[in-house]
Amino acid sequence: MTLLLLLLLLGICTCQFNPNVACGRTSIVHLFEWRWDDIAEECERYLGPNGFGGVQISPPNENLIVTNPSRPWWERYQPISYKICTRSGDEEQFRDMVTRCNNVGVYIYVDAVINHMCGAGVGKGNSSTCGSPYNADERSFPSVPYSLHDFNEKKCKTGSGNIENYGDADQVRDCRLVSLLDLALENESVRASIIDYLNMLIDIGVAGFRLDAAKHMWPGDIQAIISRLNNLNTQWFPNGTRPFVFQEVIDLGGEGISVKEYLSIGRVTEFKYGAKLGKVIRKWEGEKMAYLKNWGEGWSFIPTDRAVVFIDNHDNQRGHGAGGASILTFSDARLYKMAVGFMLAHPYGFTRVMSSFSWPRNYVNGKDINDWIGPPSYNNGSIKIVTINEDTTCGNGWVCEHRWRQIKNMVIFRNVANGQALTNWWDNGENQVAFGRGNIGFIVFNNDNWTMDVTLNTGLPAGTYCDVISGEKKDAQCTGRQITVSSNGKANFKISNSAEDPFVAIHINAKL
Ligand code: ZXY
Ligand code: CA
Repeated sequence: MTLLLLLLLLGICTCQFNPNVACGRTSIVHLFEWRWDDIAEECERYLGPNGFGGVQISPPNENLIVTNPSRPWWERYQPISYKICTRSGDEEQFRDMVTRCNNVGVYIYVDAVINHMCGAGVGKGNSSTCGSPYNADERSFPSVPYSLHDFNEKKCKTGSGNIENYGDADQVRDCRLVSLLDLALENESVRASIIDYLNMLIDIGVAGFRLDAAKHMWPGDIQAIISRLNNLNTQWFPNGTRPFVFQEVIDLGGEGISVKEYLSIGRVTEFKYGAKLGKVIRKWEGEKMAYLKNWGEGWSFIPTDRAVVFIDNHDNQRGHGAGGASILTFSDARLYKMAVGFMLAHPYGFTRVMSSFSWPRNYVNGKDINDWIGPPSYNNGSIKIVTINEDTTCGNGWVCEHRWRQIKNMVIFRNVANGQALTNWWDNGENQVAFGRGNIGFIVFNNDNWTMDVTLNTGLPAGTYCDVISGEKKDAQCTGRQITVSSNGKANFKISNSAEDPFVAIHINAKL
C-alpha cells in the first residue's frame, strides 16, 4: 500500500511541471552566451560541487549573423535552422557538454526559439552561424525546411504585418514580433520540424526547455507540440520522465494575454517577482521589506508550483523589457545580493540565478544605447573563453554572479532548506525582516538606514553557526561572522546598515 502511494507520488512528480533536477538540488543558473566547452568545465569544477541543479543555455540552433549592429546578443533569437551550430559551439561540443554535465548531476535546459525565424527584412544569403542559406523575402529556410506556407502571412490582420497592439491577443499570436517571421504552429509540417528538433535534444540528454516568446504562441499549439515530445534519456533520468517546460510569458498586467492561459501546460516565468522585489529593495513607491510577509501568491503571483522566478534575466537586465528601471542587476551589486538572497531563502517558486557578461552601460535620455552588445568576443566574432581567477571570480568580461560567495552560499542554503515551510517571520514594520525555514535555516536583512540589534527566535538547534553571507564554514571554522543560537532557539543579530552586505544567513550545515 505504501509502495503504491510512493509510486503514485513519483508518478505525479514526473510531469512537465517537475524541473527534473537531481535530488537535493533546487536552482538552475542561466549561463548566458557561454560556450559549450566552458559550460562543461563549469559543471565539473563548480556547479556540481556547489549544488546547482542545472544550466539554462543560450539557443543552440543556427542563427542569423547580424552585422549591424555588430553581433548583438539578440541575433541568437533569429533562427535560420535547427542545426546545433552557433557561436557557443557545434553539435560535438554540445553533446560533450550534455554528457559531462549530466554525469555530475547538473542538467541542461535549452532556450527553444520556436515562435519565429529571422527578421522579414534581412534579405537572402548564407550569413548564418553554420552557413545555411535563407531567403527571407521568399520565407525560405531550406535547411529546416520551411517555405512560404509555413508562416503566418494571411492570418495577421495588422497593416504592417507586425504586432501593433498588445491588447489584441490575436495579433500578439499571429503577427510578427518586431518583424520576425512568424511560424504557423498549427501547421502539421511546422509542428513536425519543431518536434524533431526538440526530440533530438531530448535524446542527446537535455532535461527541459525554456520556451522563448511563449506569449506569442497559442497555448493549444504549445500543448500539441510538447505532448509529442519524447521522455527523457534513460541513461540519466528515470523511465517515463517528461521534459520540464517553462514558458516565457511576460505578463505584468494590462495586456490582452494572461499567464493564466499557460499554467495548465507547464511552468511559467513570473516576471512580477523581480519587478516587485526590485521596487521593495530599492524602497521605491513607498515599498518596504516588512510588506514581504505574504510574498508569493499573497502578492497575486501565479501558484508557487507553476512559477519560475528570478531577479533579472538576459533581457530586463538591460534596463528595458519587463520591469524597466526597477530591475536589480549585478550593476547594483549590494542590493542585488540582498534580492537574490531573499529569493533563494524564500520557498516560493523554482529559482533561476542569472550569470551575465558585462558591457559598458551608456544611458542617453534614460535608455542604455549599449543594450545590444553581445558577449565578450574576438575580432573574428568567436566568443571569449571564461577564464577563472585565483580568487574564483571570472575574467575576460564574464561577471559570473553565480560564483559570488553570497549567491553561491544561498543556492546551498535553498538546497539544505528544501521542503521546509517559512517560519518565525519577524519584521520591524520597516526594512528589517527575518524568517526561518523550519528548524533548518534562518536569514535576517537590514535594509533600513540604521543599525539593527535584535534578538530573534530562529527555531534552530542551539550552537554556533557560520554566517554564509560574510563567509562560510571551512575546516570546522567560520571564515566570516559567527552567530550563537542559545538553547531556547534565540540568537542576537547585530547588522550595521553600512555593512558590506547588510544581511546574515545561517543553516544547519554551517553549524560548527
Ligand atoms: N531586440 C531589440 C532589437 C531587436 C531585438 C528591440 O528593440 N526589440 C523590441 C522590444 C523587445 O521585444 C522582443 C521581445 O521578445 C523577443 C524579441 C524582441 C523574443 C525573441 C526575439 C526578439 O525583440 O527579438 O525571440 C519581447 C516580447 C514580449 C515582451 C517584451 C519583449 O513583453 O512579449 C530586443 C530583444 C529582446 O530587445 C528579447 C530577445 C529574446 C528574449 C526576450 C527579449 O527571449 O525576452
Ligand atoms: Ca506567433
